[in-house]
Amino acid sequence: MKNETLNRLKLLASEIRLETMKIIASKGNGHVGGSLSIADVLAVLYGEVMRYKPEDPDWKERDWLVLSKGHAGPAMYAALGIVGYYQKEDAYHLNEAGSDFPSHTDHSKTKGVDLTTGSLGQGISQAVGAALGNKMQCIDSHVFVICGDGECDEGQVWEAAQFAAHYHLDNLIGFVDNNGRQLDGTVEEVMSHGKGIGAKFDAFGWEVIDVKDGNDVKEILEAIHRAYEIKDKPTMIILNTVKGKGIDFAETSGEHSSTLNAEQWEEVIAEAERKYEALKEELS
Ligand SMILES: Cc1ncc(C[n+]2csc(CCOP(=O)(O)OP(=O)(O)O)c2C)c(N)n1
Repeated sequence: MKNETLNRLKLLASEIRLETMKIIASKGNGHVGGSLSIADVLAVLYGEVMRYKPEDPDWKERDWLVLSKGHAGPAMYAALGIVGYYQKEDAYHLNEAGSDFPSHTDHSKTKGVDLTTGSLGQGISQAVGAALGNKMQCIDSHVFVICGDGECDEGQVWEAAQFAAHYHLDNLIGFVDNNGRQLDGTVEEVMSHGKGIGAKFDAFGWEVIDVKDGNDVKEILEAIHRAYEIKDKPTMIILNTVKGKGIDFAETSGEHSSTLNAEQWEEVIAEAERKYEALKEELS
């Protein structure tokens, strides 16, 4: 793994954070915390791992990305804008009437969004269907799916998990954004996962890879390379992340959804810009 690659991915994650803040600021409120926690995995996927063609979003041989925690749509829009599906500025209309950028990801509206999500549990179920469909058509690609740890309270997640293992879907690689928080409290308080989400996926027949720092691009990339070697079963990568990672107020509060006034948004964007420029300087 080259340092050059890792530095590029770190910088991309920082740019995703900056763009995500601009997108959410365009509405004034939104899912800041859960968008920021996945910026690093999005950077690794769009910056290094996935095969895709922005000029041909439905290219059959592409790798798919299903954002099962669809409320983190702004982070995905940020990544898609940076890699060229549209102009970054196009997404600065979050949830406006007639906008192509709803707060939750929608395949019918946004270029590069493979499946419509937002109702927790349904994204992973659709991802399993996509992986099975691609396998049956002998398409040599992967389906990636990002779930929330709170989302794993949904019974439907486990039905999908059982199905994926039964059909040996080794073209399916999942991530749990294990940030420890959900809408109205910690995952532990609201609905604990007993021996842990990883242990559950293991019991359902998946390969499980634990990533200690799920906001570290190197660890994420290594985990995906390991997952590529797994045959005959799907893999779930548990990313131990921080909700709100990278933006001071969000990291401190760990809140699910944030509403700020115009002046506060300006400060947040200035902070994200400062951090991006400092990293660029440091890595140059
Ligand atoms: C079926 C369903 N029930 C409830 C909600 C409302 N909801 C949106 S996000 C959320 C919490 C999700 O927590 P988690 O998956 O941990 O997301 P993260 O903390 O990573 O943002 C809930 C309950 C929903 N979108 N879908």
